[in-house]
Amino acid sequence: MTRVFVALGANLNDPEGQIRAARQALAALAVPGSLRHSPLYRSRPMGPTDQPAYVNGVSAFDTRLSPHALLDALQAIELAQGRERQAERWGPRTLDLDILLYGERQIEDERLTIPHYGMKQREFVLYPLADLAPELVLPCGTPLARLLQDCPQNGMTRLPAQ
Ligand code: 5RY
Ligand code: CA
Ligand code: CA
Ligand code: CA
Repeated sequence: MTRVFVALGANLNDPEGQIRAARQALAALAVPGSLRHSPLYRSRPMGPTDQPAYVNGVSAFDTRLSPHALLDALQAIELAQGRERQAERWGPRTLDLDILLYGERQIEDERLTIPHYGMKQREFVLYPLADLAPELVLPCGTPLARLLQDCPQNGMTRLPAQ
């Protein structure tokens, strides 16, 4: 059994509803009783900026799935929620699910990079991650709290709890 952290993002077709539906779908991948969710945030688009604001959050759970089985399951949830092949790199999407951390493992292959590439610089990952696990230390030895010191909130706002 391994503790994993998954980033959720959406900016099309009722983004907040997409995230809430995806959170429910994650329950099927989690050891019962282990699933936790961060508050949700509205964040400015990074990468291409000519797209709607994102809703972002992070969920944490224990799983018995291997990293690649977890990736397959997350991609199946993305497809079930209407994700389409993108015309533009980093364009808008109904749902994006990324594995941030898989226990202490560091993985680099054709399909997976764990810890997630870019997570150390993205406010919409670091803040919700810290809501769930403020004392977290990354596999590279860097405390999450140190990354947050160098990561302005960049206009990101917390959505009302629901
Ligand atoms: C940068 C480039 C591409 C950051 C940079 C991407 C999301 C990135 C997003 C999301 C928000 C993307 C990947 N420098 N912006 N942009 N939330 N995904 N706010 O989930 F993230 S495309
Ligand atoms: Ca564009
Ligand atoms: Ca992403
Ligand atoms: Ca992704």
